[in-house]
Amino acid sequence: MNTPAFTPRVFSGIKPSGGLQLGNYLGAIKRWVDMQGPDFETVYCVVDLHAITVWQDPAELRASTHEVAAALIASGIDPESSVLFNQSQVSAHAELGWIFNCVARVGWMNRMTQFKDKAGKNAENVSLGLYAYPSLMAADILAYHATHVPVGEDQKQHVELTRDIANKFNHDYGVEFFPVTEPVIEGPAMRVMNLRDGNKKMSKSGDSDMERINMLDGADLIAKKFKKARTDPAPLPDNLEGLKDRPEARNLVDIYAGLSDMTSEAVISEYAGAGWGQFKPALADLAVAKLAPISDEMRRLMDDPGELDQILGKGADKAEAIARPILEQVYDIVGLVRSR
Ligand code: AQP
Repeated sequence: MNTPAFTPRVFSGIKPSGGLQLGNYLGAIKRWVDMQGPDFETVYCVVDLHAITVWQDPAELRASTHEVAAALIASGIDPESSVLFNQSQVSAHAELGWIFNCVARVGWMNRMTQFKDKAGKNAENVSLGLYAYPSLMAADILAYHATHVPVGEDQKQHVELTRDIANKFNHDYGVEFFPVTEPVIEGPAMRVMNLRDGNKKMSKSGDSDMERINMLDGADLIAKKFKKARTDPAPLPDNLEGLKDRPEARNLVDIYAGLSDMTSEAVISEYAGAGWGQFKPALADLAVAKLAPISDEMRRLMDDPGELDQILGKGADKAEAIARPILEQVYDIVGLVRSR
């Protein structure tokens, strides 16, 4: 359990590894916005060092970094009250990541399902960085002594590994230095699924653009993607139990709930008996109503990358001021000589 000595602090990050999709919005960004306020210090990061665990075209990486920063600000992250920056500008992440490579065990890494999914049959040929990714993610979180990490369901295992690393470090060095971080996974759309296959999660890097809603998609494209989304022929039932073996139908109901701030139960009772010809256009209208103002503002912000760079730079200064003293204490605990 966290000891009261730790300031309640939220950390979370998003990879600039392509255009943002609806799962990133519902599973992460929307909740990051809600967590701003008096209860927590909030630290939000564009995790560009994680993006390069898979090769990225340098120009596209820069553009995606600006897109993620723009999406966060357009969605309501306030760079004055939250710390907003890109990871590579604060070297404490990479430095603590190395220390944690020496704490985490190979057996722990071998259990990470995201690595297995991403590496697939090609595990011998993927980067060493992709394998070590969860250890850098632990460093992202613990460099801020973060107590709470809002993530989608897909990242739960990595936050649990962060807890294991914190516990092992504390145990090995006989200290109570790192907090045992809580994952915050709450709400109806914590695992938004692919529109063409309800058993696979929606991803930025999925094969077909038709399987995801991108935050920058226009109204017509959003309507077309929901219209073509895979479903079954049955109408919506009057309770969630009736969606048990209908993953695609369940996904669309959960997306509606996430976008409208309703529970999935409330959505199903409102649309009980409705066919897809009624539900899909209602879902598309809702998605457009929520996403259009954000994407308009994103485009405006992305037109001025210099302004975004300034915001990220200032945020990096604030992040550095928290993370550097924590890292210096780690060096001291570990016994690394600091003589200049
Ligand atoms: N489908 C999803 N449903 C709910 N939450 C999701 N998140 C991602 N996809 C979904 C949440 O978004 C945050 C940032 O994730 P990320 O971009 O750092 O990494 P990811 O989870 O690997 O996202 P992608 O879109 O699948 O990226 P690629 O395709 O590049 O690997 C996290 O909180 C995540 O839970």
